[in-house]
Amino acid sequence: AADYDALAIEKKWQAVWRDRETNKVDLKNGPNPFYNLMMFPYPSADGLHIGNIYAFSGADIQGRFQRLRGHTVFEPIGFDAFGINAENFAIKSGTHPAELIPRNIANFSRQLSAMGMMYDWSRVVDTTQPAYYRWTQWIFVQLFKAGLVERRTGPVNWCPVDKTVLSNEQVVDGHCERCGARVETRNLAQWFLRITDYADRLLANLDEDQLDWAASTKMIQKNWIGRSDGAKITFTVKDHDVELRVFTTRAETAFGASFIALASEHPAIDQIIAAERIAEVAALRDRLRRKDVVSRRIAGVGKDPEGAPLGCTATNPLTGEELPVFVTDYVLHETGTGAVMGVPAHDDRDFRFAKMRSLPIRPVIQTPGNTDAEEAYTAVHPDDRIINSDTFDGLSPVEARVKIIAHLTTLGQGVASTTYKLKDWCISRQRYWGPPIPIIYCDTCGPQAVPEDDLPVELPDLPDFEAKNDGISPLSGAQEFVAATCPTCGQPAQREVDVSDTFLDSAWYFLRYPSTTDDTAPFDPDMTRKWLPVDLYIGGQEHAVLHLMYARFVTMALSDLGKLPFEEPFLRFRPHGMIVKDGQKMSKSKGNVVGPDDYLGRFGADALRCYLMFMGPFTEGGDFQESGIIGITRFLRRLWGQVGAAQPATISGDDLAKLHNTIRQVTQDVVALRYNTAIAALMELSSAIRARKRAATREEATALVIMLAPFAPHFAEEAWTVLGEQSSIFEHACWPSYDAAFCVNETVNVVVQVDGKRRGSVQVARGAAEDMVRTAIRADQKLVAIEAATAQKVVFVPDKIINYVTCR
Ligand code: ANZ
Ligand code: ZN
Repeated sequence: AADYDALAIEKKWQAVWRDRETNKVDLKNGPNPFYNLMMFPYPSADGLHIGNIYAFSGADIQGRFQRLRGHTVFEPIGFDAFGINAENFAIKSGTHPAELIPRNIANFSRQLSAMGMMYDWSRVVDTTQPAYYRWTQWIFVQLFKAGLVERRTGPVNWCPVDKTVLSNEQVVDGHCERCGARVETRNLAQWFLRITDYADRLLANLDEDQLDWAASTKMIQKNWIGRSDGAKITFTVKDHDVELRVFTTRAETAFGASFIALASEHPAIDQIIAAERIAEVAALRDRLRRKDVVSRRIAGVGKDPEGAPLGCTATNPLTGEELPVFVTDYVLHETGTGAVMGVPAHDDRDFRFAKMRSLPIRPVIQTPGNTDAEEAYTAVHPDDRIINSDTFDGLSPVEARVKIIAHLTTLGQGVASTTYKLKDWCISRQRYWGPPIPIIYCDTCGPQAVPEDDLPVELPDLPDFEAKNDGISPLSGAQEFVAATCPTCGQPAQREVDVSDTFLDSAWYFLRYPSTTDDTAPFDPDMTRKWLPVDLYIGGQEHAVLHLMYARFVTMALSDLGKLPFEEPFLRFRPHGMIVKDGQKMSKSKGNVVGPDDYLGRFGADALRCYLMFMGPFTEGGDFQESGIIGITRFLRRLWGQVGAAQPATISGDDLAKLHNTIRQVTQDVVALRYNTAIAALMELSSAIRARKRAATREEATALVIMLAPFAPHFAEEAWTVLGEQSSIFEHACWPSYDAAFCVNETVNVVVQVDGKRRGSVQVARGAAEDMVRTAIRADQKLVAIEAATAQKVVFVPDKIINYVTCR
């Protein structure tokens, strides 16, 4: 065979795949479906960087592998092309997003094709196309009709210079990421999706075996949902007809309460405040309003809490005691009830606040040996006992909690209650580049959903699209757009001028892929039943909460509305690792962001793919160093030679065992996304063939080529024809199977050492575990004494060394 010419081979095969539509699968009739999904990219840059390429390559390898294993693999791609990121990129480049984004998409597509991805390019989803966002709006309308959408005033980050709302991610250290101005909190009327109605189910499904997700991702979701079981306790304000309801997870400490703390937005403040306190409290509330949402959330962490008294008291229902009421910075309006009972002896922030204000600090939990009055006792000890709490003294805190809640319930002053950290999802954006929220405001009928037949509400072409006026969307300037007729009463009305959050676009795109050609429904029932839920989803861990939570919520809600036959969209999820460049995080500010084009031009897609996967475990990432690609190229060249020289000889003995062991290892590794060790096993087999100085047999060469095919698809296609097979390998080849009976045939010698000195060796099956090796040592007359003596520790390197350490 000719020399290995990566660039020529890759060009040839990409053309063949395109012309023969190799990657287009028969969605209707294809047997054994496997939906291989990867998180679609934001085209908010002019090209992909190597981190994106890494993620897509790893996902593509799984897709190609599953195809070789006999699945009909659906591997679609799309573009999450609406949103603030894309819009800001357009603003920065001085080009209208409607012109810029398609250009970016074209370049992303070119790069992905050049990487040899197995995408079905006939089913691309672009969230900015009316044919797509018509259905994004349709989903909103379904949720609206089901009562899962609510208009509410909510706190948002507000940049006073840019005059726009910012996401939490756009606030850096309390300042606007774009202009550096101090960010404030503003309350705006917005549309919220009631994801909190689903908090319990979103949580419960995580625990069940039905979701094969990375444990780390489940944990992040769990914490984000943040369920706390506790109680609401009512404190009545003296001389006012006002009840303050506090939320606590520590009802057992209620006898230790010495003040009540309210969030600065608490609605009761104006009713109960004493006249002489108004000025001070107003100043504090104003100061807090000037802070961004993120800093508010961490108030009192590491620094002293701030607060102001309201000049009134509220009665503790258990003791009859009058407790002073304060506004403080560390009580959050959106959490619990926005009111807290301060228990200084057992809560850090309450303790510091009480110290500053000279409020009583009365312990109600006694723990053995704790005499420290200089900080709150917050730990939990099994011997903790309740004190200073009347008839509850002597109980354990957990017993007391239950009994105190029961007692308060009989008094009508409390109730068991569960709260969540999860917040309803605010989807309103006062920006341009998104799908208009399909609502019409009528003076008579109130907000009305746009009738389904009138969808999509198309985003008008606005040359002057940048957000300007105080929190008012750019679309408000498009008079023709704003003017509408009320769908209910026919009177003149106005359209909603906010667009929806990009996360709504991405909350359902995977449902659309199998049905992109359907313009009568968002997702065809038959296609959906056949292809969904997704078999494997690969993406960034940074999406563990927002995107992955929203997609689960939308799926669950649609399932409840009878639109989907399942409630969880992704059966298996794995986050990919991150890659660094020469040991450093890649970032625009460091100027070390690399794209794929240069490497593609010099080494080709196959070498780049293999190198990226060889750097480290796919779920952990690795360090990208150019020198590494060269080593991979050398391996591919050597393998090319071995395939060309393959002989139709039969294979037996250790060669057979080695082959079957390799097949076993590669298969298991690829299933588990351990691509680096899979490649290492292929390299090892190739080296073993070279070392024995006999040409590869056809059987070995064929197996090597098929197993390499997911990693280096172009190489494999060409090598497959060199072997005289019918192209394409992805249509005709079958992943090799291994026979466990052959595998055990292969043996290795494990060296036995004592304190690093060689004492002999034992022959065991390759891959034998430590206890099997030690059994072999015990069975060896010369070595059995080593096993009998007590070693401090045993160091075991599989297939190589076992070392008994006897000295310290
Ligand atoms: C009395 C108490 C005594 C509390 C004690 C803690 C320790 P987790 O478990 O994280 O959910 N809390 C309630 N609502 C709040 C709000 N809106 N802003 C700030 N803090 C709030 O936290 C629950 C605890 O956080 C609650 O229990 C309450 O303080 C506080 F020794 O009540 B605790
Ligand atoms: Zn009306």
